[in-house]
Amino acid sequence: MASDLKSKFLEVYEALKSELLHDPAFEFDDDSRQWVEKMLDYNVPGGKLNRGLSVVDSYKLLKGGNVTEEELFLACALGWCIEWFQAYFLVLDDMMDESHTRRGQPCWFRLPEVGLIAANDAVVLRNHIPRILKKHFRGMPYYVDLVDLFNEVEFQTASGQLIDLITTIVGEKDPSKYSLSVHRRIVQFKTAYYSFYLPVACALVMFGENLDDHVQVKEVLVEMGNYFQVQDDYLDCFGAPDVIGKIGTDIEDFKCSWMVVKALELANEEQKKILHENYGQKDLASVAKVKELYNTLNLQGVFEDYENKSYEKLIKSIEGHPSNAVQEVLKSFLGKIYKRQK
Ligand code: GPP
Ligand code: MG
Ligand code: MG
Ligand code: MG
Repeated sequence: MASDLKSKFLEVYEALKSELLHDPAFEFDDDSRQWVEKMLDYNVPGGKLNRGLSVVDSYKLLKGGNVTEEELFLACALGWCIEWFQAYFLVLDDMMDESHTRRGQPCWFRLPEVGLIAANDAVVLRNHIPRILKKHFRGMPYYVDLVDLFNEVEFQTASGQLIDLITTIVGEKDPSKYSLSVHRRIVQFKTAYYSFYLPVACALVMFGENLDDHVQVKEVLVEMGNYFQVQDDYLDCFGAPDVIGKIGTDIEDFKCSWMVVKALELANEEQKKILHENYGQKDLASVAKVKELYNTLNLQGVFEDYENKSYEKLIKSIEGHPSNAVQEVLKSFLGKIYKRQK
């Protein structure tokens, strides 16, 4: 059943790609068409597809079963708009974070023939979204709301990314400026809105709901996004690169990661000195010292504890929601990420 949905979802990818490659507004020559096709196949469909599939899942749950073929196609198309959004962010994020691999292959900008062309490819990816929306949703009463939703969420994400990046350069390279509240602010904006709120918001809009009536749903999803990024920060350090498909860079990049925030909370003066001297250094020996300290402080255990508590808290807030269908939507999304290894 789940794999049926995934194959349907992937079929829709092929259809959308083909439309974009035959865009009436631009006549591709063979080279440019091949470039775009390769760029899309490399960056758009190769992830877990949680965000995109959640739109379809959520829409089905809201509808209570009776989804027409046309509605299924539209929910998939909206899901793909989020996957395109994600591809756009990741191409740029990997350049900014100087990452090496993503989804088990070199980051797009690392390919010798791509390099800084990746920046323009990201712009192309972003511009595909309104083209998909225009082609398939222009006649819908909620068209403007969809376009506005993507714009708002893009602004939030870029603002979060801004704080993520500038906190690493402002002032002295002193990790003690990092705290849980700085972390929360970054994560809410750079990850939670586009990864958690957006998929459910898309489904609600398509179902005819007014998003202003769903403030509580938004709060739970932002909380889920926070939990998801804590997992991402943990996996950056302790995940297996061949499972998560990427090699961590947070320590080298001096990121305000949940790991360093927790380490600072638990460290004594001597251990803080180790962090101060080694956090944000690019050499392997410094990175190893930071990881050793994380082990000494038992951050793996601290994380497990956090994970269990977050899950319980999230389930409690979800169960406080008056609508059963909405509860199902939120529980289904949480189930996709709880105790994830990748
Ligand atoms: C994830 O942070 C955040 C993003 C992908 C948002 C990027 C936003 C832009 C406007 C470019 P991360 O760097 O921890 O993700 P990862 O670990 O996957 O590199
Ligand atoms: Mg990154
Ligand atoms: Mg980043
Ligand atoms: Mg990360």
